[in-house]
Amino acid sequence: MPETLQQVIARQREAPGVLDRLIAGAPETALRRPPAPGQWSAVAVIAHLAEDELSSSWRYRQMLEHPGIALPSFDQDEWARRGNYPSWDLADALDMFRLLRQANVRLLSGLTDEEWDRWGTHAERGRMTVADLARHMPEHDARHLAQIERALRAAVGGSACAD
Ligand code: NI
Repeated sequence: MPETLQQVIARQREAPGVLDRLIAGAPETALRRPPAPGQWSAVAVIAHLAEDELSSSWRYRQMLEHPGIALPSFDQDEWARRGNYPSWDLADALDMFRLLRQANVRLLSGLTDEEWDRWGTHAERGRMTVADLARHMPEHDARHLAQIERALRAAVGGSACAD
């Protein structure tokens, strides 16, 4: 059975706390170590979560205001390069993700059934409603939380080998 929109909102609300618990106690060096050359460190993934939430913030509001609007795609690697993700302060990245997510949860919590069905045309995914995007975000969170877990495991494993 698909999750209700209330369950989706709850998962979105919980994500910043889940992220905090996942990285709690991890040393800064491990959080900054890419698991392999060219891959994102945990800090870079968290910067991506924050900036991706920026894109979602805009998309929800555009669909609500201008139903049917075109939603251009963006190149996450270009954003990472322009945003210099490895240089981010960890607390800033966590704050940005949490605050933008909070604002979006507040927005989503007040929508009517008709507003959930407003939509835009995503460059790659085609017709996408506000509800579709809201449902997509917890999956996106989960994918990147797993990526952070893998990066930390690799970083810790790496330092164990060096001992
Ligand atoms: Ni992503």
